[in-house]
Parts: sequence; structure tokens; C-alpha cells
Amino acid sequence: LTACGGDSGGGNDDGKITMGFAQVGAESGWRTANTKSVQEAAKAAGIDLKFSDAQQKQENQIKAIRSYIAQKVDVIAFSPVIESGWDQVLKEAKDADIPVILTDRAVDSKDTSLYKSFIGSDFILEGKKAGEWLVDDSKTAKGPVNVIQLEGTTGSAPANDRTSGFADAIKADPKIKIVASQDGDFTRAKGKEVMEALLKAHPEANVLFAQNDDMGLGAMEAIEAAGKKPGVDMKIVTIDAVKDGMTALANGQFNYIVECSPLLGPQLMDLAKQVVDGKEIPKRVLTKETTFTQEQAKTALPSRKY
Ligand code: GYE
Repeated sequence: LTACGGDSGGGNDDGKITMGFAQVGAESGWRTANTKSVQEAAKAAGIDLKFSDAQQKQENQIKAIRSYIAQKVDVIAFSPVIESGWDQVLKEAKDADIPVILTDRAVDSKDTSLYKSFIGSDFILEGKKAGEWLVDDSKTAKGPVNVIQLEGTTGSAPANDRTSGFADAIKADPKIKIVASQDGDFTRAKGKEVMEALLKAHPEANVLFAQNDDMGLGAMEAIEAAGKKPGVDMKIVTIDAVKDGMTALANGQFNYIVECSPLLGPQLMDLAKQVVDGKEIPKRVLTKETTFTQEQAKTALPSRKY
């Protein structure tokens, strides 16, 4: 407590908690749902939210975090676009006594005292689930299973971890080979563009693993343009389970989706309140998620919120 009594909030003393949130961008349906979840949860929790969109650029996120430090917010939350390069700005927050909660994506900082908690999914497990589905699905395949992989943003935690989880799982079947793997930046436009080129270079490909729904949806257009039927000539497995992805799955254009929940807002606000109250919070908070087949997507779709 300060002399003016309970100074919790961006230099004002109305007793409200102020959170600075540095978002990655608006690259995907997942991200849009995540932003909405954070904004709505802040409102419901009575937390004053300062929100910034970094347009997938680390330098913009660093600028936003520095400005939150300068504004003396009570807590900073952010979803680091890539894993590396955060030590300096996290140290600045720590020196200013502002707790940081990592949301959705991880940092590779060795000094884990630079943040209070990390809330989000297990991306290695997601990649593994996608790979396990393919191993299972390939049991009846007669010829080789040639996979094109569309990776998420290079250097991001979900791209690094989904790649390694998937690679690990498909080792179980030597028929399965990754014939090409390239960055599609988690966007529809890039997914389409990269897939066009990869399909030309690899006509033997018969499976697409897209590390999010949006890249899979963009790639679907390229697959159709190449005269192939998505979900049939080219099997498609993705991650996220946003509405457009689930629709493609229910329609038989995708074959399997591993869910990654963007609805992190309510838990994030809970953690923020506790940490501002000086309570100990868990260092890692994992999101609960599932997987969907085409049949399961048909059932789940009508009540899907995002
Ligand atoms: O899968 C993708 C988004 O970090 C888990 O980022 C998130 C990923 C998500 O752009 O759609």
C-alpha cells in the first residue's frame, strides 16, 4: 500500500486492477476468439484492460510492454509472438515490480523468475495427437503416406512444439514421411500461397498437416485448384477447432482436428487478481482440450462458441 492508500491501477487509485495485455495480432480465427475472451473476461472481472495488437511483430510487443511499465499497470499479460529475445524487457518489468503472466505462448528465458505464471495449451501434446491420428489412419494405407506440413510462425512456441510432437508420433510408422515443411505464419493467405508452391513441387503428397485451421483452410483452396479433393485425395489434419475449421471437418473436407482452446480470459483474470493480491499462483496452468473426428464435428458444431 502506498501513502494514498491502495494504489492498484495505472497510477490512479480507484482500487481497480489495471492489466496491460500485449496480443500477438489478429492472424487467425483462434486469435480473434482469444482476444474476445480476454476482453470480455476483463470486463466481467472489473479489470481495467489496456490492449495492444502487435501485428505479429516482436518489436511492437516489446514497445507495448515498455509502455505498460511506464504507465505503472498492476499486471502485464502477453502472448509472445516468438519464444526468444524476452529477457531484457521481462527484467525491466521485474525491476519495476510488475508481475507478468505469459498467456498462450511460452518464452525460452532460462530465468523463470521473470514471469509469475504461464497459462495455455501443451503444444507438444497437440502435435503428438495429430501424428497419432495419422499413424492410426495410415494402418490401412497401401502405399507411402507423404505429408506436407504447414508450420506456424517460425520461432513461435506452438510451431516449435507442434513440429516436434508430430515428428515424434509419426516415427511409429516408417510409411509416413514428411516430404515438405514450410512456414505458413498461421494465416489463411500464407497457407494458400505456400501450399500452391508445395503441391507443384510434391505431386506425390497425399496428407496435409496444417498447424492451425486457418492455414488448412487457405491450403484447401490450393488443393482444389490443383484438381484434388480435400479430405479425400489429400487428407487434412489441423489444430485449433475454430468454427470454420469445424465446418470443413463436418463437411468431410478436413479429416481430423486437435482442439486448442483460445478461451483463456476467465482463468487469466483469476490469476491476475491473485497475483496482484500478493498470492502465490501456479507456475503453469494447462488448458483442457479434446480432439474431433468428422462425426464428432457434426455434433459439436451447432453449440460451438467460436
Ligand atoms: O493455434 C493459431 C494462432 O498460439 C495457440 O496461434 C496459438 C496459435 C493458434 O495463430 O491459430
